[in-house]
This record gives sequence, structure tokens and C-alpha cells, in this order.
Amino acid sequence: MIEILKQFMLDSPATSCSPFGNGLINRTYLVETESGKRYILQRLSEEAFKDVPALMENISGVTEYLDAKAREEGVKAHVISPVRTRDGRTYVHDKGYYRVTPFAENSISLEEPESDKDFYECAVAFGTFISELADYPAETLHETIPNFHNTPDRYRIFREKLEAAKADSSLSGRVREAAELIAFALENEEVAGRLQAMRDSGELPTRVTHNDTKLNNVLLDRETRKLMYVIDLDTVMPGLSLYDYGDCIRFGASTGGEDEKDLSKVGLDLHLFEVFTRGFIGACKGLTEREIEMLPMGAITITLELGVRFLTDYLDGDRYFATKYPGHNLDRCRCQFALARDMMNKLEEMNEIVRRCK
Ligand code: GN1
Ligand code: MG
Repeated sequence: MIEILKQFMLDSPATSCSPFGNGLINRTYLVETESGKRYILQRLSEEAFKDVPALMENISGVTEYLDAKAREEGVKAHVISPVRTRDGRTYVHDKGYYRVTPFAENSISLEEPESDKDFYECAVAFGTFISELADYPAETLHETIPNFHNTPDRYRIFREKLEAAKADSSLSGRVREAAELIAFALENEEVAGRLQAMRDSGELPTRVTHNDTKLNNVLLDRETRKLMYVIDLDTVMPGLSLYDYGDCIRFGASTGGEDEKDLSKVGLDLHLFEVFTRGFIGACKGLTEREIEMLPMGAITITLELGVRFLTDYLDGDRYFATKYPGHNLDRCRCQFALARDMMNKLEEMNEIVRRCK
């Protein structure tokens, strides 16, 4: 690692490097240099990202754009630009792809909101992110993961892996283990595909979106709890505002963690739902009536979709998401499906809240 770090323009030589954070895809390390300055080093997952140079081009494009915009307005940008290598690149390729960013001192990243204010701040963060990128030339962005939030395509892959697992004696036990969850996924396929159909027909606008809006991808100032940075721009691509909204509800407005085993603890907190909805609608300028009306479906869709993705990975032998124990992906799927079911039961209440927040 130290050899890799030498290729980046750090303020002084690196002295330590240790694992950091809770991401499920990339490997993240906290680096300290001789002067005491800290950086984040990441090794990008090549299982997830097939074209890292294209991904880094997206990130430098978007961070430069937002930096310039902030400069014009005389404010500080809420994104972190990559540290360049000595020869001006944004990554190093050496048996894997590595990148470095300055560490955001005095920031915190939350696994669950500690107050309404925290969650509201996250809603404003992601809502503003979309509205500030409204005029970004979307056609210059590479699709870092093709069909990332194309839910029907996620179902297509799910079926493929399901058939492959049935035919593979080392995986067929997993098919039996997951029988109930497989049935639930298939029962809800039509519901899960509705937003993509509306996108295809042009009823919902495609925007430049973040696409991975977990609460822990927002850094808040430790003291003031105000937004410092929106991080993890790996999946910035054209997408639906509803998915950014929905993923944050899925993660942050659930009464349980993403992999909670005790399903009695998992459900949608309607109060947090309202707090977030108010913040998001206020910050994300120019949402259409149809988008606003479909916000609850954004939450349901993304929760079903992630459940299907966890299930698919389980059937595929746990290759994509980092897991802590055998069956972790199955527990995650069970939890997401329980949450999706609770959301579907509360759809009327969610719709009513959205009408109040408009
Ligand atoms: C992954 O990178 P990370 O851990 O923030 C995943 C998201 C999932 C999330 C579930 C590129 O996000 O799509 O919602 O795990 N990112 C990618 O925790 O697949
Ligand atoms: Mg990520």
C-alpha cells in the first residue's frame, strides 16, 4: 500500500494505512502521513466496476463542475475531488485500481439518523445534489454499471442466476434455503417494474443522479451537524430522482438495520419518512408532479430491488457484496423484503404524507 501511495501527490510520505468504513463494494483504508494529515485510500471493486478509468472520469467531471459552480457562488462545494498522481491521473493501476481523497476532518457518517435534523440534512444534501446537476451534460457520463437501477433487468439476472444455481450441485441447497424469498420476489415483480416502465415511456424524467444514497454516504459536520460532503460518486449516472429518494428512505427511515435478523424490528418509520420527504421536495428543485406523486413507489421499488440483488448474490455464491458470515446476503434479503412489505402496507399513509409535504 505504501508503494501505491507514493505515486499520489500526498503532502508528505504516508506512515500508516488501516481498514476503514462500512462499504460493501470497495475496500477502504485510512492513511496518515508524516505531517499528521489524513487521506482515504480505496481499492475499487473490479467485480462491480468493469471500467474504472471511465468511472474516475465521471467523478472528476462531476466534482470539477460542482467546484466551479460553488466558486461562482462564493461557497464551498459539497464534494471531494480526487488527489492526483504525480503524473496527473486520478487513479493508480497496480494489480487493482486505487484512488485517494483527502480525509474530511471533523465529519461524521451515520448508520442511522440520530435526530430528525440529521435525516432532514441528508434529504437536503441529496435533493440539492440532483438539482445542482440539472444542467450537467448527462451524455458525457459513462454508465459505470449498466442498468444499475433497471429493476426489470435485475429480475432478468435474478432468473438467470436462479436457473444456474438449480443446475449447480454446489449451489442448489441455496435455492431450497431461499424458497420463500424467491417466491416473494416473483410475486412482486410487476410492482417492482412499474417505475422503469414509466421511465421508458418518458412519463418520468431521467436526471443526473447519485444512485447510492445511503445515509453513510453523507458526511455531516461533527459539531454543527450541517452537510459537509456527499461522497461515493461511483455510480453518478443518468437515473431517476425517485431512486435517490427511495434508497435513502430504505436505509435511513427503516426501524432496523439493513441486515436485521429480528424482523419484528424492521419497518418504515412514518415520522422519519415525513421528515425526509419534506427536506427532499424542498431541496430538489423542479421535480414534476408525477415524480412527487410517485415518491413512495421509489422507496418500495428500490427496497424490492436491493432485496432481489442480495438474493441474486446469495444464489450466485456471494461474489458481489462483502459478507460477514455465510447466509449474510440471505438475511439482508429477508430484511429488505420485510421492509418492502411494510411499505406496501403503508402506501396510503405515505401518499397522504407526500400530499402534505408538497
Ligand atoms: C453498495 O458501496 P456501498 O457499500 O455504499 C451498493 C449499493 C447498495 C448498498 C447496500 C455499487 O453500496 O447499490 O444499495 O451496497 N453499491 C454498488 O448497502 O453496488
Ligand atoms: Mg458505493
